[in-house]
Amino acid sequence: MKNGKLILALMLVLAVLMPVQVFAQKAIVLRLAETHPKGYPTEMGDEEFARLVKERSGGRIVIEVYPGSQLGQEKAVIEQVQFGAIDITRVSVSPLASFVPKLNAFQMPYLYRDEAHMWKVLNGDIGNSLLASLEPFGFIGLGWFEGGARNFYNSKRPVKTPADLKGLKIRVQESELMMGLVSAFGAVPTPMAYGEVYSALQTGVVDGAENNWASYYSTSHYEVAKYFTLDEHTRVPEIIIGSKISLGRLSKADQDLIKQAAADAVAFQRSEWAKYEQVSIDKVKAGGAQITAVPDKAPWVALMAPLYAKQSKEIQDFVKQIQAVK
Ligand code: GTR
Repeated sequence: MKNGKLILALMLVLAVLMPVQVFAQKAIVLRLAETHPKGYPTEMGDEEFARLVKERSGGRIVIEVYPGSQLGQEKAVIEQVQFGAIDITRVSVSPLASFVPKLNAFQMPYLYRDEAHMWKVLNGDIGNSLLASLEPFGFIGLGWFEGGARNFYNSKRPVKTPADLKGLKIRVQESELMMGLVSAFGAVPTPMAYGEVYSALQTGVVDGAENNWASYYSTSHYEVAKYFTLDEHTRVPEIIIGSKISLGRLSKADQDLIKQAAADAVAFQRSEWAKYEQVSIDKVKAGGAQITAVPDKAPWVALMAPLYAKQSKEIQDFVKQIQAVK
């Protein structure tokens, strides 16, 4: 009898402890959505970020990277992150700006002196405060990645001056500001998801698009739109965001670990970016792309004045702060 009671008591203790133990051993799995395919430099940055999180959490937190738009196109993914169905994503700032208007400042044309200026802004107070300002919109800002400079390309003709762009139908990201930018150059903007652009170029639904060297190459757009103009109209950073709903369930220490890992993956991503960009330039040239240089950006910059004037006071002040970073 005495033994029976003891066994019962032991069984009760085990029943109470078991689920806790099982739970404690189970990894926290977070899904990260990435538009680009495996091997693209943002995807490699995601992998490095995931590796650091796993290593530093002793395997407790696992980030699964889903490349190649498996979880959807950027706008839809951002919505899902907002309501917690996807935990993390790496996207361009452009589509995110439709959700967080202040980010429009980062899409303004000819904003930075060069890449170093952009990184000074992203790594400084402005970049950090912007990451922190995403929370009221349902996102936790984790970090920035390199996204190069964006340029126009089309299937119709070489574009040497903005006048050559006139009337061309140009695909843009799902971003109002990008529509305004393309219109200000005299072209006709068509917003469209990234995954649809190749066939839209091929079938003539659009005449051209705009992107960085890396995307121009990796999507094979150069095969169907060979006239590429190095106008470098924008330098839009890539951003990693988490869902406030799902990451909000983690402890502050785990959230900090994830943020730090994202920050520490940047150097790797930037160095992979530089390598991939050079390969892209060589490959598209070998593949028949015709590159037009823009030695004088002044007429391009001048056309953007009305776009700057149209922005809210908040964006205009913000732009001034960005430009003042030395
Ligand atoms: C790329 C960017 C993608 C996506 C794409 C686009 O440069 O890395 O996240 O925004 O541009 O044009 O849709």
